[in-house]
Amino acid sequence: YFVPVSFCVLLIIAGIRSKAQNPLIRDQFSADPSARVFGNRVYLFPSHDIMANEGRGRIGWFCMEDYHVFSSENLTDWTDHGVIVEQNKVPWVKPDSYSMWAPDCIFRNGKYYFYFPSIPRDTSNGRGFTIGVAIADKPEGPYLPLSEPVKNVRGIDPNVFIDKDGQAYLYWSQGNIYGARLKDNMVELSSTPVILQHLPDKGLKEGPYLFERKGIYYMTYPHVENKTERLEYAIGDNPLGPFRKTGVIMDESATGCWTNHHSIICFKEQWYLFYHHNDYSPAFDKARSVRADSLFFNPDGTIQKVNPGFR
Ligand code: FUB
Repeated sequence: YFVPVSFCVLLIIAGIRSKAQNPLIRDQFSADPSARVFGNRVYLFPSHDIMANEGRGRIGWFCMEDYHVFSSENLTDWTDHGVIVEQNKVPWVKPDSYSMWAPDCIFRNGKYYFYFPSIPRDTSNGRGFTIGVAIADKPEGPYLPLSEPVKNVRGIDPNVFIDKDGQAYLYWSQGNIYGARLKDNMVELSSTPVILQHLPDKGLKEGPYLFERKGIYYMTYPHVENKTERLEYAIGDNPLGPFRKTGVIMDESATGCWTNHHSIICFKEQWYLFYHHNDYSPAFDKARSVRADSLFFNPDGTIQKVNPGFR
């Protein structure tokens, strides 16, 4: 009697859990995946790598001019909803700078807020990247970019987290990882940016992604000490830390790229790590492809290492 019942339960669980088919996007390069669950679908907001050439970007370097959004209900069949933001349609972005780097998106009060870094036209506050926002009523857009970037932010790789008490936080990187509270309007800071404490002292840390599970705040980030980024994490009791360096999620060299950049979601009761790999461009690591693999936690809350290709 018990054997068939448990077998049925197993079949039901197996049926509910989705399995990713990697790489996820097969008709274009995609990188820096920010995955979000909106309703019963996963929405994927990646960077869109294209090849630089004479007159388009910097040859041999990252080259991105726009963002697409994709969605799926099973992590296998993906719908491309098309371009949502283009560099030359954002008032504050320097035209033809081809620097629409890693974005993020979040839902709040009936709106979808899409955060993206780029090079500003106005360099009066110094050179380098800053971060802007585009807002939509639906996850697939249309997104309306704001005319100015977020004040007091300099850097790349925006990540947004909304805590259980409703407080929103913006994280970004500029060598170190910075964080600040956001106002309810989601487009202005309500606190002075701080460098997150007790992450590794040495080496570049970028691509922050914060999530909470069972009361533990996980700050996850690619970190490079030598040549290649390793995906690491630190845990803490508060969204702005302090954190404790805790472990490695993915080893360096696992993606064939010097970068790694990721997001972590729970979808239909299974946790997933989204990251990028050199699947379609083994000889040039700035033409990347997005993947997803299952992610598992130990009973003490630590994260098991992910080996690309294992699901
Ligand atoms: O995609 C351009 C940059 O490479 C991102 O902003 C970094 O996180 C790294 O993936």
